[in-house]
Amino acid sequence: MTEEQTVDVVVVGAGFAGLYMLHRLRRSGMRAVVLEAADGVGGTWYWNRYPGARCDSESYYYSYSFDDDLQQEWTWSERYAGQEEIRRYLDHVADRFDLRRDIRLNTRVTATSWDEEAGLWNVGTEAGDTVRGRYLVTAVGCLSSANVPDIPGLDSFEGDWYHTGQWPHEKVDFSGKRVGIVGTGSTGIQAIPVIAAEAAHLTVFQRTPNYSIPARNGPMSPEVSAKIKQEYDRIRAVQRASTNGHPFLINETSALAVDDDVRTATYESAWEFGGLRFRATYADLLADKAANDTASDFIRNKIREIVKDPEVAERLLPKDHGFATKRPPIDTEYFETYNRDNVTLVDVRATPIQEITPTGMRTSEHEYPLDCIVFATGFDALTGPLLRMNIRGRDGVALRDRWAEGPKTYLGLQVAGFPNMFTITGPGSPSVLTNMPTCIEQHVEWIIDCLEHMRDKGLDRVETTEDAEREWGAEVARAADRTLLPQASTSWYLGANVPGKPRVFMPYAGGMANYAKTCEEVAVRGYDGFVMT
Ligand code: N01
Repeated sequence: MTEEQTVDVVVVGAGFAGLYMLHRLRRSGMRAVVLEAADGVGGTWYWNRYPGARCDSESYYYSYSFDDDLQQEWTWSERYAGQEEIRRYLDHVADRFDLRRDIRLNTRVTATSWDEEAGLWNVGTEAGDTVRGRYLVTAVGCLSSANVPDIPGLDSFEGDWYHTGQWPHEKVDFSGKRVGIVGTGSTGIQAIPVIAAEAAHLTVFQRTPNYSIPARNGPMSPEVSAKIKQEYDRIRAVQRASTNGHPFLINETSALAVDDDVRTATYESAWEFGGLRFRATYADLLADKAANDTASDFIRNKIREIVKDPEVAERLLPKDHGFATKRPPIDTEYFETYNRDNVTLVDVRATPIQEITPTGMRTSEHEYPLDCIVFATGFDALTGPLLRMNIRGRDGVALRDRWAEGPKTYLGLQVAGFPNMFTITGPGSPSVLTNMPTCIEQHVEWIIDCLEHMRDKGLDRVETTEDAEREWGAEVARAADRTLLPQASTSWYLGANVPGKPRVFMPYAGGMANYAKTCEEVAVRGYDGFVMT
C-alpha cells in the first residue's frame, strides 16, 4: 500500500547536507522528513567504498563545525580519513542528534512536482509513496550520479565490472585477477595503487594524464589531535574566510615575483608536506598561465623522477591543461605504482577503446584480457543528481528543459519557476571548488535564516526571478573567466566528461568567503532577487 505524508520541508538526501539540514529544521521548530535512496546515511561516504577511498581534505576540517561538543568528542585516527571512518562519523552524527526517526531510508525520489494551487511540493518515490511539503530542499550532493561510459559490448563481458561510486558492500577480492581500470581522476588515482598491490595484473586505461600531489597520510597523534581541538575556533574562522573552505589562506605573492630557486624550494616543501596546500603556494597559480606553468613543470619533473621507465613517464605527463585547472587529486604512491611489474599503462587517447569483449577490453591496437573492469569514470556532476529526480516546477515545466543549455540558478540556491525549492551546493555555488562540509554549513544556515524570516513575516512562498538568475549566471561566468579553470577542456566542472552535456562552467569560482558575503548581503537587503509572498 502506498503512503502519503505532509510536512513543512521535504529534504532529499542524508549525507553531510541532509543530516545538518534536518537538525537545523528541527531546531527551528519545522516538521521535516529526509528521503534517502540508500539503506544507510552518509551520502558520498555511503556509496564510494572503492579500494583506497579516502578524503582529500584533512580529517579535522572535513567535518561539521556547528557543534563544539561534537568536534571535541570525535577523534580522527588519520590525517586524511578513510571512507569507513567518515561513514562512521556521519552515523554517529545521526545518532547523537537523534536524526534517524525523520529519515526514510531505501526511498529513492523519482518524480517531484510543484502543486501551484496547494502551494506544496509532491515528492514521489520509487515505491509509489508521495510526501508533500511546503518546501523542498535538495541535499543530493554534487557527485552522486555515476557516469558509466557507453562502451559497446559491456553487456557481453563475462567477468565482473564495477563503478567506483556504486561499490559493493562486501570486499571485492582482486587477488589473482587481471583487472582493468578506466579513469585517472581523483578516484582512479586513489584506487590504482591499492588494486595493483592485490591483483595479479592491473591495466590502467588512461584518457587524460593527471597531476597529483602526495597526500602524506599517517596516523593522527593524540598530541596533534588535542592541539587541533584547542584551536578549533581559530581553524573554523580561517576556513570561513578562505577561498576554498580550507584552514589555510592562499599565499598573496605571485609565483613570478620570486627567484627560481626560492620558488622551487617552496614547491619542494609543499610537495614534502603533501596535500592540497600545494595549490595555495602562490596567489596566481589558477589565474596566470605563466605562473601555473611553474607549478605544472615542477610536478611533471617529479613524475619523470619517480617513474623509472621514461616512456611510461612520458605517457603520464599532463600536457593539455595546467595543474589544478581540473580538480587536483592527491595520492599515496600513485606514480610509484607504474614501477611495478604487474601494471600496464594504456593511453586510450592514442589508441581508443573500441569495445568490451566477453573476456577483455579491445583498443584500436590490442585486446587486453581481463577478469574484472573498474570504471573510475566519475559522475554526471552537479546537475545529474538533480535532473534524475524529474523535477517539475510551475506550469509543469521540467528542470531538464529549463536547463537544456546548462544550469541556471540564483546563487546556486534557487531556480526561477521552481518556487520554494532550495538546492544545497547547487550549480552556481562554490560547492566542488571548496571543502564540502564548509560550504554545506553555509548553505544550510542561509536557508534556515530565509525560512525563519518568511515565517516571521507570515510568508510562505519564495521564488527567484529570471533576471536575478541571469545576473548571477553572468557573475559565475565572470568569476570563472578570471581563472584558468574554464580552459581545461576535459574538465567535469564544464560537463565535458558526459557526452552530450552542455559545456558550461558550473561552480562559482569567486571563492567561498566572497560568496558567503554576497549571500549575507542579499539577506540583509531583504532577500533581493527573490520574490516572497
Ligand atoms: O572522476 P573524474 P573521479 N573512456 O571525472 C576518465 C571527487 N573525489 O571519480 O579526464 C576513458 O575526475 C576521465 O578522463 P578525462 C573530486 O572532486 C573526491 O575520479 O575525462 N576514460 C578521468 O580520467 C573529483 O574530482 C575524493 O579525459 C574515461 C576519469 O575517467 C570528483 O570526485 C576522491 C571515460 C574520471 O575522472 C570526481 O572524481 C575521489 C571514457 N569513456 C573523488 N570517461 C576525495 O576527496 C571518463 N573517463 C576523497
